Amino acid sequence: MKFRAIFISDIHLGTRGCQSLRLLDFLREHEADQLFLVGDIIDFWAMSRGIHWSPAQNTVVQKVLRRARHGAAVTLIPGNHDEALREHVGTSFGAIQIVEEHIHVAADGRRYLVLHGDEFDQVTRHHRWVAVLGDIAYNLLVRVNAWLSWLRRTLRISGYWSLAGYAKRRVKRALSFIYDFEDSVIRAVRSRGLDGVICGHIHSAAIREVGGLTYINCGDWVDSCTAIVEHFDGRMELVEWGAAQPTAV
Ligand SMILES: [Mn+2]
Repeated sequence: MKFRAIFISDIHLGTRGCQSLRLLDFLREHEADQLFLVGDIIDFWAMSRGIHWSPAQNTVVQKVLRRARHGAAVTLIPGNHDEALREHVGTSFGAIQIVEEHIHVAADGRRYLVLHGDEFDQVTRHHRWVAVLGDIAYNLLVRVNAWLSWLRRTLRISGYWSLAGYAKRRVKRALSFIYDFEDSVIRAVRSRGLDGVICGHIHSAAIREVGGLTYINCGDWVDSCTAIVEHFDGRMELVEWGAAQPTAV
């Protein structure tokens, strides 16, 4: 199916948790004039501890480059896991533009601030070690989860259930993890006179009206496998590509 724009974030290429096969499957089914990669696309943090780079992850990179070559406008916004790319803001590699943030004017005229959003995460910003520690624990959880899904498949237990997603939801509630991530994002958008925001970072996809503004989060491709698509009339839709159609791994 063809869309006006596709927004994806938090792919975390270079890690074992990256759901590159599902992402390839999603990309096969979803074409767009504009593709936005909203941060944490390549996980340099995790790669400094050990690289997991599969052929499917290579194919993801090739497919994206191919789209750019064939005329899709591809924009990459660095996140905190690929902050090394922030040095290249304002340049492009291949036909991919690298920008810090972007104002996306939707087909209906609504203006969205597109950015990764880690600057609104008080944990990452002020307590980097907490974020790094949480990152290691999270990656461990994703690996345990891969085992569990394998076990569930082997035992033919249907449905998709994610330990990492479950634990993350619990942890988030308990610590109120990103205290007021959404709030501070929305505040920033309001002060700039925009209609909404499209961000990532917290691995929790959403399209929500907050005080007359639209809060959109792309989610991630480690755990939830979600993306945001813009239809040709400007309507934004959240696509879940993980739970609904499990791809053979
Ligand atoms: Mn991030």
